[in-house]
Amino acid sequence: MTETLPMAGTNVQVNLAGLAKNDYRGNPTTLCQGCGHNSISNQIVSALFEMNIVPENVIKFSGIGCSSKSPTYFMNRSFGFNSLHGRMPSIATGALFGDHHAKGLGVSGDGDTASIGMGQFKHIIRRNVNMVYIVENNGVYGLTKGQFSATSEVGLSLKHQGVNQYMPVDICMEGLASNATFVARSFAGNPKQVKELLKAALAHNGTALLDIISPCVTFNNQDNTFHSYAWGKDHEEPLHDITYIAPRNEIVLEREMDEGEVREVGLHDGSTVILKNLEKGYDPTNRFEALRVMEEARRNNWLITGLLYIDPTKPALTDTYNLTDTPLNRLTQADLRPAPDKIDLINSLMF
Ligand SMILES: Cc1ncc(C[n+]2csc(CCOP(=O)(O)OP(=O)(O)O)c2C)c(N)n1
Ligand code: SF4
Ligand SMILES: [Mg+2]
Repeated sequence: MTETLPMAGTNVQVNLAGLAKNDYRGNPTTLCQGCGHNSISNQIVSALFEMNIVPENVIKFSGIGCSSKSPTYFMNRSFGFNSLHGRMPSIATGALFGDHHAKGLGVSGDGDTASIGMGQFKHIIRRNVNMVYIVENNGVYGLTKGQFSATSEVGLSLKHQGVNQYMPVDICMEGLASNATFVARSFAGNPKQVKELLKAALAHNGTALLDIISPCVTFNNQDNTFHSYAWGKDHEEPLHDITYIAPRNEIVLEREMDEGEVREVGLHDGSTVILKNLEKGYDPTNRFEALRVMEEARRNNWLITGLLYIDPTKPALTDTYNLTDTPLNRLTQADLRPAPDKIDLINSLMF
């Protein structure tokens, strides 16, 4: 539940950071009406507001695409870098080394990540850079007017394109194969789940990969295609009902749930994710199980959603370096210049 208070002398509700929901918004969207990406931006605004995140502590990243335009439509007060096509991971890695106290929030597309950006994607995942990595996956290049992407299904028939004959890339499987520490799949048509997964992803220390099926209503939304609203609504198989509980909040939901069906996962900041399994017990800390359910879903054409895998114990990239507490981008010349005797010592060792 969100904790809010009325702002003095007004009816506006503010969160524990003293900010109103409007403080988390961005510019009005220029994307098509009904685009899944707009729905995800709305959930990003809600998740950040409800988590009391200070916008100035967040850096937004993206590549190129309709999806990659989205950071303009939320968190105007944050820092941001709209980078080159497929190059979000290297820009984000550098920036988050520059300020290792900042949280990264990246929005990419299926083309940006799984086509041109695949190499960079695999490396940011294995390095476990501390950021949320959202792929707004519509199975098509929306911005360039409807070409097949690497996640388009075999047999997809698109106007001006013909029939796709290539096997698709599964972004979650690619993430897991690269040793991701957080892998989730969701559907823009299920905003509640998107929001709770976003909160868990924001609390995760490391790269949190969120593959969100986000229909392109202009180029790939036929009822029988795998990235459409209709197909998603008919074929979604959520693994669990997911609820994010902030560190300071008492866990009250557990008592309402059937014991055997509830699984709790503790995150490094003291928050908890509660998963109420809808079918057989699913353990998201078991990598083998995650691969098994993804393969089962692939064979049966199910849109499996939820937290597929999490390992909250692995360090994030910058935890593994002996960094100063002051972020590197705030160190002055005086901080960085070695004392004369140290320079002499180094020179004597080298020459
Ligand atoms: C180096 C380079 N190659 C190609 C392009 C053209 N281009 C722009 S966006 C895009 C595809 C975007 O697709 P996706 O990431 O799926 O985003 P969507 O628009 O579907 O949200 C392409 C090929 C480019 N901008 N830069
Ligand atoms: S072209 Fe597709 S992906 Fe791009 S804004 Fe329109 S609906 Fe969204
Ligand atoms: Mg796309």
